[in-house]
Amino acid sequence: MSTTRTGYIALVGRPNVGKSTLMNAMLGEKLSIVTEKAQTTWQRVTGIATTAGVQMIFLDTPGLLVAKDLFQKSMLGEALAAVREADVVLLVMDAGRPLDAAATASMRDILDGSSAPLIVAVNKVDVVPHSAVQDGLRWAEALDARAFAISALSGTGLEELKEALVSSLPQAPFLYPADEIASEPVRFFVAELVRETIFERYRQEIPYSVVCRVEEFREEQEPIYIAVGVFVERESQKGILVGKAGVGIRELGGDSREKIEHLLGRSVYLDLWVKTLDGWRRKRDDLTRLGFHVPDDLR
Ligand SMILES: Nc1nc2c(ncn2[C@@H]2O[C@H](COP(=O)(O)OP(=O)(O)OP(=O)(O)O)[C@@H](O)[C@H]2O)c(=O)[nH]1
Ligand SMILES: [Mg+2]
Repeated sequence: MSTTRTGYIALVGRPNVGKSTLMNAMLGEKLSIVTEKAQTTWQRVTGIATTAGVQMIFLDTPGLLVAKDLFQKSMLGEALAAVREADVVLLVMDAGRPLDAAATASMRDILDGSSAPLIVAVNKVDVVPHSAVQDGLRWAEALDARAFAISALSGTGLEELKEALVSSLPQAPFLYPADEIASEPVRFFVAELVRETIFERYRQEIPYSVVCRVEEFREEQEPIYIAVGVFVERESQKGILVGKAGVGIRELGGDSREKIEHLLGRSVYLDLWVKTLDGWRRKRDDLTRLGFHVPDDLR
């Protein structure tokens, strides 16, 4: 039997509860994008943390929601697939936003898709009253789960949580080289950083209507040349993104470039190409072309 412990830990929970923040904290690196808006994560992001004898492979997932369009179905599908594949399911909840009976029932339903051990992280204890944290812990116990009060932001409780995760992992050889932290290509993270910046700079429907894809990546030149396709759902949204005299797109480009340079550790020339991809959220072909997995049906 292997002397190392290795396994997949699916981070699941409602939108905005802090799943991505928690994964980044566990990795000690910013891998997944994080914003204050719900539905920031759109696809699974794999984050690998290897320490002496242990490889934790985190699967950050989109928040669990009731899917209202084809794109949300794809998001939900990603989360459900991660639950099915996980060796440990780490359910994250926001201690300040308890789940009502109906939401708890649908959560149980989702968790039924896995026989893996369940651990609950009651998050945001840095800002939530003690009594609400206690309610969260009791809620988790009713799910027959081990529960931990944590703050992904400040780091409270993360060591205890990590110990519990490690002891739940199967004894198995490492699946990734010890120095690897991500499995998605760098292009994915570049596009994500542009999307994160859009989430920060725009309100209402724009963040949810814009999808980004790296179209060109020429790293043999200095600065690196990167072209990112920024696809809006409707022609009218182009003007909002580009802004008066192109100020909007210039500022978006500037902020995104800084983040990308930080990620790559090199200077970057960033070209943003805004294009309309009419109603992409509802079109299977477009979603597939953009790299999303659209399930034929959900359970
Ligand atoms: N105060 C506080 N805020 C937190 C904590 N963890 C996360 N947040 C904040 O909560 C917001 C959402 O965090 P995310 O990590 O993006 O949440 P998520 O669950 O990945 O959200 P989706 O990807 O939309 O499903 C951000 O503004 C975070 O800074 C925490 O422990 N304490
Ligand atoms: Mg997220």
